[in-house]
Amino acid sequence: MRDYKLVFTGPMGVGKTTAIAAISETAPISTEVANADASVAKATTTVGLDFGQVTLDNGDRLRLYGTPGQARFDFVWKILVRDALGLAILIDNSRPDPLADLAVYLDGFAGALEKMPCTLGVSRLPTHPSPTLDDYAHALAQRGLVLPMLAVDPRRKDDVIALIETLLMQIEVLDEEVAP
Ligand SMILES: Nc1nc2c(ncn2[C@@H]2O[C@H](COP(=O)(O)OP(=O)(O)OP(=O)(O)O)[C@@H](O)[C@H]2O)c(=O)[nH]1
Ligand SMILES: [Mg+2]
Repeated sequence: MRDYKLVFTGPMGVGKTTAIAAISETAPISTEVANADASVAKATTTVGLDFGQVTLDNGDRLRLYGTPGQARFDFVWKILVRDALGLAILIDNSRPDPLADLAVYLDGFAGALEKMPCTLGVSRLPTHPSPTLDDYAHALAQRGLVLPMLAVDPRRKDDVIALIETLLMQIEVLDEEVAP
């Protein structure tokens, strides 16, 4: 039985807390406080972490951590990602400048990106089709990065599972490279 620690990050309101609550089989742990940031219309925001757990069919266990979105908590980002095996960056396409948001998290998690697989999930694409996934691929390529990318609705369990599966697949490939 294996234990995988995965981290979800991304801007405020993208749905990190929502995604973990959508798939956790135990009551998710969250650290929400009233949201004082008027630029994002929601009642609460994460100030510590989210935590949820999922058991896979083969008995492997996933431990899922969500970061706070706000960059003033970037010290928490570093703590949460420390011994993770994979990172999911979620970007909200309805925000004013999603590619700038992506840059914030690529910079904030630059160290982690060198060490662990990462997947990019883009939410609200159906209602906000620009930037396209091609635009994201281009922005990543400018930094020499190639990441799996998919459209996600964090409220949908199947979408969150698809996101996690792309991480698990990459982790397996790395394992095989280390121990052929
Ligand atoms: N309509 C719509 N709502 C969405 C979609 N994705 C997320 N949401 C909503 O957006 C909100 C996201 O809130 P949270 O899950 O608290 O976001 P978060 O990323 O944890 O935010 P912080 O902790 O503040 O950084 C929830 O109310 C979701 O229901 C989407 O694709 N469409
Ligand atoms: Mg949250």
